[in-house]
Amino acid sequence: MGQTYGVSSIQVLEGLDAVRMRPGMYIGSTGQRGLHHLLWEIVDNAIDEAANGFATRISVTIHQDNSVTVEDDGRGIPVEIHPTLGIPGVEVIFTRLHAGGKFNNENYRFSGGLHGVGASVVNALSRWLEVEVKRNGKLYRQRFESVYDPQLKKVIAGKPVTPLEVIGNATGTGTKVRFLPDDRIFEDVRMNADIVSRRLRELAYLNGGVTIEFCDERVPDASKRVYCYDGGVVDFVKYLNEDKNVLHEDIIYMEGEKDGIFVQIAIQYTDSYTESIFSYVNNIPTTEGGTHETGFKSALTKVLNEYARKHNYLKEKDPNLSGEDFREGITAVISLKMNNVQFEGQTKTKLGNTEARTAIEAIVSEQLSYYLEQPANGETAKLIIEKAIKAAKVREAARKAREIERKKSSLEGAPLVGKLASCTGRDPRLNELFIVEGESAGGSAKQGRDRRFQAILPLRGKPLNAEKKRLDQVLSNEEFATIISALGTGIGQDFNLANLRYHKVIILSDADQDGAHIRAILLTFFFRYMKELITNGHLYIGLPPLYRVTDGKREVYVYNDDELRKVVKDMGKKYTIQRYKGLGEMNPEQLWETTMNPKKRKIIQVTVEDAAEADRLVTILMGDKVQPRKEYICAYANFNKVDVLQEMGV
Ligand code: 28F
Repeated sequence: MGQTYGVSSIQVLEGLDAVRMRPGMYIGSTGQRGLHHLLWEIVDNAIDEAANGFATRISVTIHQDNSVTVEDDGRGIPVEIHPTLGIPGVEVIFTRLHAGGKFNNENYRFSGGLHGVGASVVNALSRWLEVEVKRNGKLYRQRFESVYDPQLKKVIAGKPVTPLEVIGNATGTGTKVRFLPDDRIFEDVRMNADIVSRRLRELAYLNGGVTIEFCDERVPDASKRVYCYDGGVVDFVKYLNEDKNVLHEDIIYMEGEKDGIFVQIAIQYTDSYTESIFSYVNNIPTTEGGTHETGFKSALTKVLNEYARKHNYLKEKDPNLSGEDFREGITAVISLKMNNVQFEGQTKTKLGNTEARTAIEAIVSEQLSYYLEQPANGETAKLIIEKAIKAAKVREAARKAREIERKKSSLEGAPLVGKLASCTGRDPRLNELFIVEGESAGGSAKQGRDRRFQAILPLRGKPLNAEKKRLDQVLSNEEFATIISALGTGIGQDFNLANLRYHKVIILSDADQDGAHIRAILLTFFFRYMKELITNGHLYIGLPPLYRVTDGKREVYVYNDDELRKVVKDMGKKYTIQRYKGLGEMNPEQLWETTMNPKKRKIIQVTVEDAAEADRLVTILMGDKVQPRKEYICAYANFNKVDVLQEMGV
């Protein structure tokens, strides 16, 4: 291994107990995200073995008891005795923090685990963990447990309860890890199959040719899902665009290596008006962008402008087209593999390395101009340039429209935010804006709110579907214009988060189909034209109660069906249930108490965790291809959900 640890640092390194003391330091939280981090850590280690060419098949299984198995057919974790620690490599990996030396040794060219805290943290936060290694024709196994020690009055984290022992012979090589997340650490140890399968699919796209299998044994006749995409990021773009109208069939693919940075990029344009760029570094989504996206955007703009001039799409006197014009309708996946990654930003998902910008600029400049100059690609080049020229015209029109709007509103003095009931407080960090569906609910909200820091913006009917409309049409729609001027940030290229007047923007819509539709349209709008509002954590969804249960003395507000069953059970015999069809059924006092009072309300922060999936869902829901939308709504909407009241025979 090369590293030699002094005695003192061994003490530090063995601090698995420290992991249990402050798990949030290592996995962020002990909620659902933290729970899944355990799985990502082990999967990343298997993916690293594959990304470095030693494994081709990875399988993930969630068992009935909520334990999880990950297996790969790589070289198998080294079983030899560690020169200074005197224990097998396997035991080092699972009992020493940041062991495995993946961070700076030549065995691993790239490591997704860079976000990773090491497999030892998974061990420390599990009830038990078993590892099996096939290597040197033998099958080795070791078991670890986090057990309570009555003498010490504390849990010993991840203690080896067996030595690494040979339990048989083996053909082939590989590593298998099975662990049970510790319910003394995590509120809920049940992994979410949708979250797992989406991430495994994404990893298969980002590591073309690797087969990743997933099976959830908690589901009767659990079907095994297999993800394998030989086309890698090219297949990823195909998947992202499958419900869109593409401008050109062939996908533009570029790959190269510069200064030790390996780059893969796939691009395909559609008739959509917004840009969808998804970037990754060592398989980690960089939702806040960074130097790689900056390099990509500047090279794309430079190369396309040069091409447009050279082929007389642009006259000598014409100004250059803007980056935004060239990115309208683009779907692109950018995947980097590199060492010594610096993550920045609010959620550490922004790439900071400047060498990434120069590497991407060089590769895109060289390979994109080469691609466009190929006669066979002349048609594709033409479509891309012409779409950008049209976009520039519309942008110019929108700018003029905005000018007129500004003059008009400043002349008339009647600001666009006529319907906004603003708050008296002037500190954006404390202020909240409720976007409320329906005039009547809006009225109740205005009366029920705390006007010191809560502003209300009632929406009339269903605002315009933003997906298929151009910027200027979106702007002209009064509903959105009202929201835009209320928030104060501007949109698209003009967006400036520093001008945000409300640090919480809370969408309040009914818990029915229309409410879901309104919510999806608003999410589309914010996702497409104010993405930073989401990535900086300012957008929330308010949860009004679904039921009010009372036995004459007590009254309980219930927010979901599981809760209803529990509340009814301990309500005793005589009780009545009022089911809220919409916000408008609550009086101002009830709306305040149940949905607006920061001390009692429930609001969900909208995070663009899986932007790729969000983009697809919105396209399916809002796009103009009817078939996929019908499939999605039938498959996922719970409109035909068994009515829980009937179920309870109320
Ligand atoms: C189910 C999870 O963890 N797979 C892994 C390997 C292979 C090696 C390794 C891992 C490198 C030098 C520290 C084998 N032979 N799947 C996994 N496969 N770790 S984790 O080495 C450990 C680090 O020491 C490996 C030669 N070099 C590396």
